[in-house]
Amino acid sequence: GIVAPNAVAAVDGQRQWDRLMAMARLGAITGADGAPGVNRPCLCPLDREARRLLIGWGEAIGLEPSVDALGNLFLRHAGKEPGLPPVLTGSHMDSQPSGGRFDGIWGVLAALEAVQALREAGTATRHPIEIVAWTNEEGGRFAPGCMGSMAYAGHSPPDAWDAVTDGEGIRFGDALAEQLALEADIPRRPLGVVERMRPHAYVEAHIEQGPVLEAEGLDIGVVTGIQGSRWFLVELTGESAHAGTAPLSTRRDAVQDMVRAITALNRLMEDPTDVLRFTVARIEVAPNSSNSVAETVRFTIDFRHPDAAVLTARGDAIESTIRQAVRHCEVAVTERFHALPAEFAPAVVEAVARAAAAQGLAAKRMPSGAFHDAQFMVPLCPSGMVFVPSRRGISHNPAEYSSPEQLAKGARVLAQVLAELAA
Ligand code: HGY
Ligand code: MN
Ligand code: MN
Ligand code: MN
Repeated sequence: GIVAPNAVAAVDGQRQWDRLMAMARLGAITGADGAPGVNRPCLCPLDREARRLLIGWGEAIGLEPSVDALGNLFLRHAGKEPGLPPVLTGSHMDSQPSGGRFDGIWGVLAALEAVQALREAGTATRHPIEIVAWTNEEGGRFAPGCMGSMAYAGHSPPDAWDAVTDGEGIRFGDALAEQLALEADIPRRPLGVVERMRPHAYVEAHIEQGPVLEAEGLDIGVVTGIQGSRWFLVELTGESAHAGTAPLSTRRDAVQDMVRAITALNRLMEDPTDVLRFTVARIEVAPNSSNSVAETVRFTIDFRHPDAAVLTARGDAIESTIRQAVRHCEVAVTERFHALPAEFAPAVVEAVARAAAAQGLAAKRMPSGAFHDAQFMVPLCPSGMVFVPSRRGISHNPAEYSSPEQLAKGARVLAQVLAELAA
C-alpha cells in the first residue's frame, strides 16, 4: 500500500510546473527549431538568481537554507528527531550551455514539492530531510562535472579544481569565492561528511534523458545504477605556418594530427553492441585563422561504459593510441574525471519500485547512461534515483521535454520514497 497517502495526494503538479517555468526564464534561450531551452552555467548571476528563488520558496514553507564550502545549497526540513542523520534528496541547478528546462532543476524542484507535500499533509518523519542543489554537476563551464558532490563525498579534496579556468580564463576558485561572498547572508555549514554524520539515504529525481521510458510507454524508471565515465583533455602542439607557402610535407599541423588521433580512437572504441559511449565535442584551435596552419589543438574526450573492466582497458589505452596515431605534434593527455560504475542500494531501488507499484504507475528497472551526483553518494549511504520519461529521449538540447503530468507522477513517487526512508 501507499506509505503516506496524504503526502502523495498533496503533491501539486501545477505548483511544481509553475516553479519549473519560473526557473526556465533564468537563462532562457531558443533552440534551433525554436524550442525553449536554458543556458545557466554554475556560479554566474543567473545561477545565483535561481538559488535565491529556490531559497525563497523553501523559507516560505519553513525550510532552513545553508551553503557549504563548495557552494552546495541545502534546504533543511527538521523532522521529529533533528539529531538523526538526514535523508538527502536533490540534484543540480546548473545547465549545459544549450540545455533544456528540466535536466537537474526538476530533481531539485521535485524534492521541494515532495517535502512541501509531506509538510502540508502533516506526515511526520523521524529523520530530517535535506534538499540539496549540488555545485557544477554539468562540467560545462568548468570541467569536470560533479565538483560539488565529489567534494561533499570526500571523493576529491575541496580545492582540487581551484585553478581550472572557464572559456574566459576565470578560475573556478575565484568564481566560487565570489559566489560565497555574494551569499554570505546564507548560513554556512561544514563541507560534507567529514565534519558531519553520513546521510541516512540519498534519492535523486531526474529526467531519463534517453528514449527507453517513452518507447515502452512507461511512467517511472527505477534506476538500478549509473555507468562509469572518464573525461580526458588532449593537447596537440605543432607549429603555425603560412597556408600558402608551407609545403604539406614539412608541416606540423595540429588539426591534421587531431584527425589522425580521433580516427585511431574511433577504432579503439568500436563496439558492435553499441553499449560503449565515446564523444569528442569540444575543440579549441589556435591561432584559429583560416590561412595559418594550426599550431595547437585542445580537444575533450568523454568515454563511458557500464563495465569497469572495459572502462579501464579501453580508457587506459587512449593516450598510447593518440601517441601512435599523431605524426608531428607533441602530445599531452590529462584525465579530468573518473567515475566508476555505481550500483544503487536495493533498499532504495525497492522503495522506488514499491512506490511506483502502489501508485499504479508503469515502471521498469533500468541503468542510467547519464552520470549524476547520486554516483558519488553511493559509497556514503544507500542511494537511488527516480526517472521520468524524456520526449524522444532528447536532452542537453533545448528540445528536452517532460510533461507536467509525467513530472507530477515522479514527484509523487519521490514523496512516498522520502516518507518511507525518513520514517
Ligand atoms: O553528462 C552527463 O551525463 C550529465 O548529464 N551531466
Ligand atoms: Mn543532470
Ligand atoms: Mn546534464
Ligand atoms: Mn545529476
